[in-house]
Amino acid sequence: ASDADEARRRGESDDEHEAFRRDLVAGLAARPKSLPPKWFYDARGSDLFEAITRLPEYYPTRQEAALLRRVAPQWAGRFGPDAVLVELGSGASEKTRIVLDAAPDLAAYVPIDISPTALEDAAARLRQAYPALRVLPLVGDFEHMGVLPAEAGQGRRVGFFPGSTIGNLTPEAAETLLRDAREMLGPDALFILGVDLIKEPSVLVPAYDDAQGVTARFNLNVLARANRDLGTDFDLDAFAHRAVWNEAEARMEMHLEALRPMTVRLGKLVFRFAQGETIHTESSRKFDEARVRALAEAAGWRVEAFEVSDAPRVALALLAS
Ligand code: AVJ
Repeated sequence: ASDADEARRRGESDDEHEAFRRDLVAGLAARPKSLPPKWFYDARGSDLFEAITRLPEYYPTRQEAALLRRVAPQWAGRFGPDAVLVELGSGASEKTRIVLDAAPDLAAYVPIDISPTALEDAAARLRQAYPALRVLPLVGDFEHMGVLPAEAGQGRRVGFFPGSTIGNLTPEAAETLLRDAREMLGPDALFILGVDLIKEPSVLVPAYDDAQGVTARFNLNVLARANRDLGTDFDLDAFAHRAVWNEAEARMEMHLEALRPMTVRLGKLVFRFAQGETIHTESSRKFDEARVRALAEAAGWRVEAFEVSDAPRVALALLAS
């Protein structure tokens, strides 16, 4: 069977398969080598990420959920009738329930995610738990936002982008995303944005390099996915997971470091690695209130509220258009 047939069998579109190939070829040809983090999230990667959120060292998910429980009732009071909750990069939609419970008269929930499997599983679970809620999933890349389904109705749109996923984007891409979201959501929109805050490396680094090695498996999974989906011949034992705090850029970085000199093949293409050379697989930017305000305002939003959790501290901002 062709690559495209294989991709279809896995429920992946030809477009997605081609986009992964393009990103991999461009990323391995670049110096330093890099790969966009969105390719982590195949079915196995999404499962590994769920496991990360339960690790003792990975505080962001727990801290944000606790903070959301505290602020959601008050913020939901501003949604108004027939509001539509639009979640970007929804994944397993676990935090969504906190907002849904605080806003029982939402007209619809539109989860947008790149992983069709994660999206369908989450939609099925939510329909069961909230039978009165219209769940209208949208498979998509939040960097190329589409049009909201008409069935969502005309109520106020509330964007929801938790989990500090915005931290994976470059400053320019983050601003573009917030501007595109403002356009997609329409007039009088609200937007709930979750960010991780700058803190000591002694807390940050273990969150991205846990004792059980789950984050290492998550990082290496992107090479396993390339071998399986694209036919590369990465030797997974020859790469090591690295997590680094980049102080100047205020970001955690994940890399995959080649432990020996080697070549990796993709069809007729050959990519060379020096020993110690890395593929930069993720940046996770950390913020403070001033940085969030500057970013939101540059994209045309007003910051209506900025709430901070207990330590290890994360923040939620409520934006209004
Ligand atoms: C889901 C992108 C927010 O950057 O903290 C977790 C992904 N990477 N451990 C993050 C991730 C390594 C996570 N985001």
